[in-house]
Amino acid sequence: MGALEQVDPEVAAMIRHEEQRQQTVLEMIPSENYASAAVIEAVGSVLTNKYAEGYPGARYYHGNEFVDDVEDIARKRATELFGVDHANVQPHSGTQANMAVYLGLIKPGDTVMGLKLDAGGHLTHGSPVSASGMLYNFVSYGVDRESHLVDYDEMHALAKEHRPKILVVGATAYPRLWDFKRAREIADEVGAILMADMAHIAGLVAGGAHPSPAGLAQVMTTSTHKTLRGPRGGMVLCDRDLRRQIDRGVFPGSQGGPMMHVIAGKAVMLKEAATAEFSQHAHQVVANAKALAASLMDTGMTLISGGTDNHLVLVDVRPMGLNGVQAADALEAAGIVVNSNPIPFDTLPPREGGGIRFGTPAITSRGLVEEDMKFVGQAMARVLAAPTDQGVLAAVKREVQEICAKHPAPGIPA
Ligand code: DSN
Repeated sequence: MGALEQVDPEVAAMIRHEEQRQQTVLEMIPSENYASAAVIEAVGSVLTNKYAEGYPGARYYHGNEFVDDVEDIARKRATELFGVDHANVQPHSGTQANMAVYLGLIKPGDTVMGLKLDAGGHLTHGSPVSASGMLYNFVSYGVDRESHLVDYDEMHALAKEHRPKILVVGATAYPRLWDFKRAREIADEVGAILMADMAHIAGLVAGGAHPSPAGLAQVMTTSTHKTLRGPRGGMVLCDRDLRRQIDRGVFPGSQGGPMMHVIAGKAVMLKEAATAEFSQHAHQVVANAKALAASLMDTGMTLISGGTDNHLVLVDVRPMGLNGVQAADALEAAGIVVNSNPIPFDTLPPREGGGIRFGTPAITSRGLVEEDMKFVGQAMARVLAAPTDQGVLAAVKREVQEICAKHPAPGIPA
């Protein structure tokens, strides 16, 4: 019996149930993944005991000889993997990373530009309910009504009109590639810093399966647990001349003691993400997403932007007489976990959402390939055509459990 089981059997049972859930469903929320056993071991280590406010070699506590090594190797691996000058690996999340950049580089009231929430942007790209929107004067650009591609002409016009200090590119629900070069040209024209929030695509960028913003964006932020398959957390990567401001924005600007156990997990993830095996995985994630998109379109579904270039797919479920929550509920009942999501020019309130968002990172981590995407697409279509038919839901769930049993999820104890 393990220590947790002995001390707190209730929490131990909850964790076992979650392990079983993750093992027996098709986890298709595009921001979720399976961290490796090595990452989870590092995060569960005694590094959780250590306070280390500050940075390696300049801490406010003593006893840092080993945690300094951990943070140094994480920073080195991050700069090498992404080809950047400087990495700050302390942000507790992608949100913290974004807020630290704003805090470090600009002043409250300054103008920033980001993608609209219903076009796929993130809360920290200026939503009025996020501190980003409360503290800074955000101006939002959107996507084209027909193609659903980012409208760079609108971005350009708004940038000239509002002259932002920071131009944020990147999204949480955008299935297409970004034109980082065009964005940098726009930023340069108005004297803005280009910030790429690559939280969703960082693993694809690391694996060479998506163009990198490095060399174009002066600042890049990411969470570390999505396509990167690391522990829950964030990072900021930046040009040399911004490193002091960025570091100050993280600590002491917006965080206290770094989570050294999580930084150890980030270091392990960064080692894993630099391998040929990870690069092959990243390419498979994209190949699977394209195959899944094709399978869904064969069933007549309406995909936002008509397909995907990355790891995620957005489906407009309104033509099926559903809202996003109804669709996601039905799929979950059949063992397929997605999330409801607003879609561009949505006609439904955000709490319902006109779409569902899902992707292939986690199911690719468990070994599914293109041929399996035909089954996944058809299974989703069967559920969405009969979302309240308990017979259909139960039949699909049985098939999902069979495919899950054939492809065990990594990092979960047997
Ligand atoms: N919550 C994340 C996502 O699901 O995309 C963004 O932070």
